Amino acid sequence: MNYHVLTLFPEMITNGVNTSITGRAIDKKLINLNAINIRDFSGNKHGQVDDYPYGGGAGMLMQPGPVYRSYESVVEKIGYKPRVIYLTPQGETFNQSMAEDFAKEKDLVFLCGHYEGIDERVLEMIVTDNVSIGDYVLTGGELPAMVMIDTISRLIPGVLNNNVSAEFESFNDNLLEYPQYTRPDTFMDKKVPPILLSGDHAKVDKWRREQSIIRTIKRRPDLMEKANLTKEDIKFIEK
Ligand code: 6GU
Repeated sequence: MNYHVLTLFPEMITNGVNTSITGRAIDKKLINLNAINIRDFSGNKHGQVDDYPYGGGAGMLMQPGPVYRSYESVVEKIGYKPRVIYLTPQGETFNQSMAEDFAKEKDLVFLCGHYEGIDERVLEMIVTDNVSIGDYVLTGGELPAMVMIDTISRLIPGVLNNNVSAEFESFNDNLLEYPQYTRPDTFMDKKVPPILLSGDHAKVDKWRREQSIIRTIKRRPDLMEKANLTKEDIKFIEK
């Protein structure tokens, strides 16, 4: 997977993504990060990339030229027109199934806006997907791009140490993950659930499934409509 991030703050992206699991994935060549400074495509000696909005109003807008030229540099490099994700609170809310879809691509371009936004014409010309990460307003698209890169990267084979862990966790079957425990077996008088120390793997699996269901009903009842439940699960819930 090759990520191409069009941004005015490339160091924010590289500093973040070169760290921890995604950093290791870059070292292992499982993902590749190309953070492109839109300012390098300003076309003027001052490096100016923003201007006042026509019709008036608060703040500044990113001009279309630098954004378009930075996008073109990616198309020329890879030789085809990739999906271009514009990070905007006006987009579709990002979720796990969108991540699974994006993970199929060979290249992804992330366009990060700043100031009050980007000239609409260049958005019409290059953007294929408008994506938000939730109903709140951030100062720019860099953090959302990093959220998406992290989420997509951990779906790529080899990025996580244990290949099973991407399957048995929150949002598989649309259920939340069960509670987990490590040593010591007693912490400030609080004991680990004894069943986890029993060595009976079938019982442990059953307990974990039930805990997932209990936790989902309690914390995210909205997920229960979409949950992938077995006959056993339904029997448990009805008890
Ligand atoms: Cl994608 N961008 C900005 N600026 N704010 C956001 C967002 C994106 N998603 C939620 N808030």
